[in-house]
Amino acid sequence: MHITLICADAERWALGMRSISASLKAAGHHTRMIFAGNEGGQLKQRAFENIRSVSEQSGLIGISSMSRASGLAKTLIADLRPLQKPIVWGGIHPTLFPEDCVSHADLICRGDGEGFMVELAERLTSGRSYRDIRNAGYEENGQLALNEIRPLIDNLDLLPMPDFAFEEEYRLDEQGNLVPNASMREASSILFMGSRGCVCNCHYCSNTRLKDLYAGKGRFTRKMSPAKFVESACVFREMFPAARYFYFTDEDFFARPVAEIEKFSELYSKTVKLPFECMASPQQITEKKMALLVKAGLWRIDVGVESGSERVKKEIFNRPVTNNTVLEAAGIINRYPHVVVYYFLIIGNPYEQREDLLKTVELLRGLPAPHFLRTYSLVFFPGTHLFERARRDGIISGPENSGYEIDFMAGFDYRTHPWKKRDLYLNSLLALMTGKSTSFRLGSLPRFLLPLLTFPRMIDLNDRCHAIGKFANSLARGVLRVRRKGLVVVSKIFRDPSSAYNLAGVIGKRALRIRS
Ligand code: B12
Repeated sequence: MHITLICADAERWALGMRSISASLKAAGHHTRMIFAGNEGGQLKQRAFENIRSVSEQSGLIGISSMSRASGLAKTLIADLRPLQKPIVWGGIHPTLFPEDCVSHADLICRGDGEGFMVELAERLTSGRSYRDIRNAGYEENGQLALNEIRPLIDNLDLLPMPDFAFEEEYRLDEQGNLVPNASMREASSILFMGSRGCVCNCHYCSNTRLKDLYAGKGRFTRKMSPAKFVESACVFREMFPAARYFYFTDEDFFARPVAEIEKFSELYSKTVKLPFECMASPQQITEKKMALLVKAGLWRIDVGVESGSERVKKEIFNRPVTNNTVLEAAGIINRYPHVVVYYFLIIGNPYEQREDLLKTVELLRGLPAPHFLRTYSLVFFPGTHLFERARRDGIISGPENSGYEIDFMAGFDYRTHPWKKRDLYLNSLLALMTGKSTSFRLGSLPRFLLPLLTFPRMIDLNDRCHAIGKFANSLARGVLRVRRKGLVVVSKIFRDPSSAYNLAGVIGKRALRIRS
């Protein structure tokens, strides 16, 4: 059968959709992929016409989206409906918020889509009914009907590699024309993950709710074997010859047991020899794991700190990681000055009070320099525990003002939603700390000014009069815009992924040596 898969997110790595395409191909079907998303979420009329004419040739249309692109997914589905082809919508948005999606498509898919899509294609090919497929959801007499969930894919080693064949794969250009996506082969970094699921239970994250969905359906956190992971990385390296590093997007790379990391390190450093970046929770970072991963090629590590308030971490985020644990992890990482470290923080959180924010400032001041800080603006994703809580507490009324449409990496913009205005001054100071920290500064703020800026009377004054808070906020967003553009330019000029940091005099050149 011929199947068109359309990604509404502005993200062309789309490992989920590509995994589905690979499984469909392995089952003898023919797929075509269209990357329709863009940051604005709007498409030209010509784009719709082109997508329609390509989809017309298929017997089944699949749409993939997260929440941010759910508006575009709905518009695309409405435009494709007159073709009278079965349309199925999958991805994290229909998985966790089926009631928002079910009236739009013929079917929605909750959870993993590989087995579901192969079964759906088979049923359609043989002319059988398909509404009873496991993982499916649909609307019947105006009511939401949700089928049973199939067991989780337990052995990730058995899945085919995500489809990066670039055979029938298109993206939209600025005029709305479909153009081959093969230029992606020139990508400067490769995004890949060797696991699914997460061991943490954070209330702002979708994984905790995915665990509920999959209760009784198998192990939620699954990993490829180190051998298969490294073998896949080798294939990726061949496929993307211009790539300078891997970004392993596993939720928590360090959550693997030492023995697995040992095996990975041994195989990876022998065969792949490309620097890599990964994410880690502080409580998983140990001397041994760090040493092994640095040996394998770790050049950048992203550590989820989220808040300096232990109250907020425990009571609001359900992520009870103490500040001592964070500092211990930071101490371990700091022994490798050539490894770039990013600490991730969530700001714009209406549950945080002055005391909580001040504790975060304290923690940031105590983290060994140099380091980098990335601040994310809190979003209540529909279906998450924190979304339900914010709705119960009257902070939001529902998805419409939950902030799911926000690019939460694009800086802290308090104007997007009234609930983001709380403690504007302190949140904006934290936003200004985004970026590089040295012994003299935290991001754009000189360290010596911090006692003055966080002096109780200063905060009182700024809580009454918002001018400084607003100024700090627009300054922080301006700095972020400039930095984002600068990084794009630097990464185009230099082959070494750490060049941007080297230029700033932060780290050595070891990352590149791994390659030679
Ligand atoms: C890796 C990752 C990224 C990567 C790559 C994302 C990608 N598209 O490949 C990067 C770092 C780029 C990224 C970026 C963002 N991410 Co992200 N990311 C993840 C993470 C950790 C894993 C996703 C993944 O690859 N999973 C493995 C694959 C195999 O699973 P999958 O994508 O879910 O796909 C399966 C099913 O969903 C389903 N499916 C998917 N599509 C379809 C289509 C059809 C037709 C069918 C039938 C089934 C189906 O089948 C797939 C295979 O089994 C998740 C956490 C999570 N648990 O999902 C967050 C997550 C998806 N990200 C999230 C967000 C918010 C973002 C950003 C919007 C952040 C931002 N900038 O503001 C951006 C969006 C990027 C963009 N421009 O569109 C949220 C989404 C929440 C939501 N409700 O929307 C998540 C859930 C994390 C969270 N906070 O809870 N992300």
